Amino acid sequence: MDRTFVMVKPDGVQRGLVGEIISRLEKKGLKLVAARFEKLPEPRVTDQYREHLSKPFFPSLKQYIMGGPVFLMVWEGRNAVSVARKTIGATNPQEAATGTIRGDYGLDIGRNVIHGSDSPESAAREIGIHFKPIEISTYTRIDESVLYEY
Ligand code: D4T
Repeated sequence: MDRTFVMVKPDGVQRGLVGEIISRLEKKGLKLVAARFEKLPEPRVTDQYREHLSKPFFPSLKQYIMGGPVFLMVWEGRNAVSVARKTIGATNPQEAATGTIRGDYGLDIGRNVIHGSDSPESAAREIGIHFKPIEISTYTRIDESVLYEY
């Protein structure tokens, strides 16, 4: 099983989308193994978005992400990274397909509701930024035997 890191951004929290987002990922079959609601400190935002530090949009991205509480999660499942990315949709909500989270709930690339890791390597790095190993639970979902063929 693979793990991915997902974060409901401050606009998603303020718009009351946390429950809907959890529900979509749960119904897809992914398993929630860690979660925390908090306002992110600057060092973790910088670490999270380190590949964007030199981009022109970074200062406003940082201000936006630190502008309110976020909901951090770790989800587990087969190919969890790509499954979550497809559920989330394209970075720009204007281009995200209807039926995806960004396609259904966003309008602006600078307010795109949610983040999901873009590779297993990024997922491991991002989970490590935000969670200690002890905060990640191990359990069996009661429907696991019917979610997967093998
Ligand atoms: P995140 O990382 O937030 O899930 O977004 P993506 O993985 O889908 O997209 P990204 O890394 O290219 O962008 C990170 C973050 O920066 C914001 N952004 C991006 C922005 O405000 N303006 C821009 O022009 C771009 C490219 C949105 C997501």
